Parts: sequence; C-alpha cells; structure tokens
Amino acid sequence: MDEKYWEKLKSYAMAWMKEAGQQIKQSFGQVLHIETKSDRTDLVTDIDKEIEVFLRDKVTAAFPNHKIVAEEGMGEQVENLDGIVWFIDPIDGTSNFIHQQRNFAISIGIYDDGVGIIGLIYDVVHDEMYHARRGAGAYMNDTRLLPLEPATLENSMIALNASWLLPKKTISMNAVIRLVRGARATRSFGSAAIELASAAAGRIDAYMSMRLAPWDFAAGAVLIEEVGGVISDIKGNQVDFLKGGTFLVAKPGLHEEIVTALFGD
Ligand code: 2AM
Ligand code: CA
Repeated sequence: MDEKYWEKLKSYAMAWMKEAGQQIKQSFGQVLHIETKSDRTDLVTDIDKEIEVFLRDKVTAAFPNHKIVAEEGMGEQVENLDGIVWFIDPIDGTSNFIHQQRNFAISIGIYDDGVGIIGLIYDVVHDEMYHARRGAGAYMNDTRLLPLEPATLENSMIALNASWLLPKKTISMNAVIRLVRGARATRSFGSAAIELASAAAGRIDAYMSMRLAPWDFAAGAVLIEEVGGVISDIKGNQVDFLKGGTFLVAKPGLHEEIVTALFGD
C-alpha cells in the first residue's frame, strides 16, 4: 500500500465523517432514544447506532476486505490485527452528546497489521477535523500541529476525571493525591477522543484514563505519535489495541513523571 492509497482512504473517511456529522446535528431537534449498556453510566442512543451503521456500510461498500471494530457492535469480533482494521467510534463522549449536545466526536483510526496509519477525530459541533497520516504530520483542519515540547509536572495541565478519586485496588489514593497536587491544573472533557486531540494540539499536557476501549484511542494514538507524544498504559507499558485498558498520554518527560508519581514507591 503506497502513500496514494492511504491518502485516498483518508479523504474518503473524512468525507463520510463530515456527512455523519451533519446527520448528528440534524438529530438535535428530535427526542433521543437512550438505552443503558453495562450500567447506568454506560449509555447508547439510536443516533450512535445509526451513525455506526452509516460508517460501517460506507467502509464495507468501498473496501470489502477491510475489518471493522466498532463500539456499538455493528462491526466484527476480531481475533487479531492482521490486515487493515478500521476502529470506529460513531460518538465518543455519548454522555456529553446526550446532556450537552456538544463536546463529543466521531473517531476513526485505520491500522495496517497493527500499525496506526490514519487517525481522524471530528469534533462535530465545533467543525474541527483533527487528521493525521503516519509520517505526514498531524493537522486541525488546515493548521499543522506543532511537535510537542517536553513538559514538567509542576507546569502541566492534566486531563483526568473524578473517577480517579474512587478507591482502587491498583493505585493508592495517596499516589493520586500526589499527582493532582504536583500538577498545575486538572481538567475533564468527557470524550477521550477530544482529550487526545487536545493533547496532540498541545492544549493539555497529558490525559489519563482507568479504562478505554480501542475505538476510544486508536485515532488519537496516530495523532499523538505524529507530534511526538508518549503513549502507554498507566504503568508505562504498551497499550493493547485489541482489548484496551488503562491509558496515559503525555508530553515527553512529563510521561515519566506521571508514572513515577503514581507508582514510584
Ligand atoms: P464513549 O462515550 O464513546 O462511551 C469518558 O467517559 C470517556 O471514556 C469517553 O471517551 C467514553 O467513550 C469512554 N468510556 C466510558 N466508559 C467506558 C468504558 N466502560 N470502557 C471504555 N471506554 C469508556
Ligand atoms: Ca461511543
């Protein structure tokens, strides 16, 4: 697969995402049908499902031999990352979509034999398309994102949500307190995709989550790699693109400081 092939895929995918974005915006006037998945906090709407079907059908019609891993289960159960895999999250930040009608994104990551080639995150309401192709840089609309400079914890703004305050088996409360006290500020956006796009754009210095699925971070990971950010699980080990798990992305230097603050002694 050459550059031209990937550029074609990228422009198709971005066009489909823009079309999907229009459909989502049109839904704002209608009453949402909301269901819970694993628990009260894990929501899905008829729009998440409609958009996933729309995107899946576009991909399978144009690229019938590509695999699709998608949040709402309209894709496939993949056993490995061989070949070309599309990770699709039709609405990342579904709770924001329901409560706020903003601060959600469509996220598509395209991988070749497990290597992230294309990362696309579309913040629908702000009409901001974050896009990257491996080796060709990352952009927000037409603006190229700059390489991330090293950062220190004391001068950093870290995105994490309040579930870090809940008691955990794997991390001591004191470690979390040490981290939050050590940073300049914390933020929470409620959409992993938007948090990753913001980290790629340098608007936050790090983002960390106790639980993300591959469709939440596949696109963001490509963007982050293009600007030189560091990605791992929260212990500093490689992330699992089949199963997901904990997740940490940060500017160089800061990444190590966060892992040390959490697990240093
Ligand atoms: P979602 O809205 O697509 O479900 C903050 O809630 C972020 O974490 C969102 O990006 C959300 O994605 C994701 N998220 C929430 N619950 C999750 C879960 N149980 N597993 C994986 N990701 C989750
Ligand atoms: Ca989702």
